[in-house]
Amino acid sequence: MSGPHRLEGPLDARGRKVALVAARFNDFIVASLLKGAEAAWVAHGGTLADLLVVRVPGAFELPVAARRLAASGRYDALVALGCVIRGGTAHFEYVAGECAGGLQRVALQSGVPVIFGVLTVDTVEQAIERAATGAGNKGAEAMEAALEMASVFALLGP
Ligand code: INI
Repeated sequence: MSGPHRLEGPLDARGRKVALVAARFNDFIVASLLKGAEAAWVAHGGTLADLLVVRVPGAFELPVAARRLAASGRYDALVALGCVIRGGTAHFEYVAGECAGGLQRVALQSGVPVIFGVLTVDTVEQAIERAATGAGNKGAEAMEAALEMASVFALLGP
């Protein structure tokens, strides 16, 4: 008896169109997430000149920027990067919650995968840990999720 027909997307950036939208707030962390994402793109065969990076003020602005990029029809997947630190703001729940919910709505309404590469952490130390160079960099993981979604959607067809 044969097994199920499996569809799994390879991590291959060649020929893919991906855009990043990244918050400037907490840039000492977001810059490292961006570096990780760009390194993952290159590690999987992408060329930096083919990658669009859009900067916005904070995590709260990520969904509307992602919506605009998704509506352009130019991208196979989008990666949203940001960092919201609970200790650093009284309105953590609003910023983090609206950001996550907004990004998911953009993905569901547009059909374009929008990857949630936004750190929502309690402390600066936790943010630093997740943005460190090498294994565990959440920007790199977000880019790999984008490539996987772009590949699996390509296999699924229109
Ligand atoms: N934006 C962030 O990306 N991270 C935060 O931790 C944060 N804090 O602490 O408030 C934050 N606030 C700014 C927000 O995203 C908007 O840019 C701002 O409210 C203007 O709409």
